[in-house]
Amino acid sequence: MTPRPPVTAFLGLGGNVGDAVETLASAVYALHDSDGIAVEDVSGIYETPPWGPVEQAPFANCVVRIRTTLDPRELLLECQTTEAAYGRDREAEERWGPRPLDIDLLLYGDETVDTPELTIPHPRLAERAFALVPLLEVFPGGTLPDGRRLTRLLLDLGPIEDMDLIVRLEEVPGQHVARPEIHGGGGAYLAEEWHARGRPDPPPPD
Ligand code: GSY
Repeated sequence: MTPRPPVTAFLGLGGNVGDAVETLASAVYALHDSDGIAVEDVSGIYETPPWGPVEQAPFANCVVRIRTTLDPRELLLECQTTEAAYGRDREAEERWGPRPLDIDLLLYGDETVDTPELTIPHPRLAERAFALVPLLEVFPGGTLPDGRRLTRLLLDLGPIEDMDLIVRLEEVPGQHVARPEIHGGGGAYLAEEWHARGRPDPPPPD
């Protein structure tokens, strides 16, 4: 079989059961270690209010940019395998309810997919600040296959409240370099501080 040429795709990771920040950071590396997936960039990890009708704990969310030789269906299966490895049980969980790890296939190159098992772009992307904000970090100037700008979608959502950057990974698997520091220093910083205090202080004004 001829291998497929690599495609740039974007995965949204979220979770709100257990130590979700740890889970997301670890899952980024697990994805990078999967056959046919190379993680190129990772957004910050944000604390976000739960989306949907179920009252539950806030989520941690981030988005990764990958290069992949998997086709969309293979990539979906790999995402589902990774979710299960971190304790997601689709049979037992409530719809829109708590979960340790959810991996959404947001974009796959410029392709659209519409099958019973998979829709790309993700069908609720335009409604979700928790996906759009981190997606724009790793896909600045990004557009949907139909040409709509991600920034336009985000602006159409109105003011974004209650979304806080909690951690920025110091290293990104595919880059092997430390990311620039934020908040005046600390690199990977805040995971410990965040756990200890609940939340980081906002960055100082310029
Ligand atoms: O579809 C992803 C799982 N999920 C999330 C999420 O990742 N973040 C937030 N903020 N709310 C969510 N509700 C569900 S379901």
